[in-house]
Amino acid sequence: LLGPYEGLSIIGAASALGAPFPGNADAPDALQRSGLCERLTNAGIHCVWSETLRPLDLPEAATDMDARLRANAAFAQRLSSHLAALEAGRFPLVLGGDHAVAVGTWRGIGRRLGSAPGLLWIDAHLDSHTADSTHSGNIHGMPLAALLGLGHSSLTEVAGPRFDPSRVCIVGARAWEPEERTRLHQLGVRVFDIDQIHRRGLPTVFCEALSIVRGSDGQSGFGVSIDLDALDPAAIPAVSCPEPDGLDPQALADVLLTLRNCGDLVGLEIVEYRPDLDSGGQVARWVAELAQAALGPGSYTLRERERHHGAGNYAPL
Ligand code: Z70
Ligand code: MN
Ligand code: MN
Ligand code: MN
Repeated sequence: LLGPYEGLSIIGAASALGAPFPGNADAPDALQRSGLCERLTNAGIHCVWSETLRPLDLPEAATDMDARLRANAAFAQRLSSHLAALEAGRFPLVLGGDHAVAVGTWRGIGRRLGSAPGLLWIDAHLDSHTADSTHSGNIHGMPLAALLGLGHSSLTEVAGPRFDPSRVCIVGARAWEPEERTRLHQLGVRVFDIDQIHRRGLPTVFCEALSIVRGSDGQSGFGVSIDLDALDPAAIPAVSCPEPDGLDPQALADVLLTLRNCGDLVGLEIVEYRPDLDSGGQVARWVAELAQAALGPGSYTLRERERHHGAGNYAPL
């Protein structure tokens, strides 16, 4: 199930069950209305909108942690099953929703592959709380810990493999609580924070991060999860938890171009968009820019199989 893939399948994950505001739930529909799929198709990317999953039960007592954990886990479980069943030959682009949907995205992609891929987590935050360490109580602060097997059993038991901390890294971090930073340090997850990016430059850091998540064999695949709050809120204000001093969106798009040459990229996720804060549609356009930078046109990842085999000039790694 490594590339090249025959085309792109977009999966909307319309949940805001993990976030402090409801706006993330409308993101997939707003992105679809903004013409994302048409735009990618015009850019030469074979693209279909596969499905948009919506939470079945919106818990009224959103104050009860157990109820919220269960609701988020139930949604992630459905998303995991959808991804596990995705047709071979289709490359998944998951559009959140808040970042708690990532538990379903990546466990499901792991099921599809038969093992956990590496994972590049681009985020202002670490998302590595557990239900016991969280300060805010928001589940979107927990998905990375859950993927690594830590936290409340409802989240850690979402179907799919556990992720390997030595093949996970975070890029763009600048806001965290001490418990999650300590947890990641103990696990050995590499964190490239914004100070390091300012010092060394994003291209250098991105290249090092890729070498970690891709591993040494180039055969087990890697995924990329983009939390839009990694970007500078001056350019990308339409997110749930903006943090000052973020990445320049064009600079991120520029390094994402590297992904076009990766035959072992197994999925892309873009989360935390808030259409209610994006009346001009400028952030929606950036979502399309980022997807297009990563996936084509002319990418190895989405190259048509026949053209690839006919040309014979490309090999995964
Ligand atoms: C904070 C918390 C967070 C995403 C914000 C923020 C977490 N550490 N995660 N946006 N995706 O609430 O736990
Ligand atoms: Mn996040
Ligand atoms: Mn974040
Ligand atoms: Mn706090």
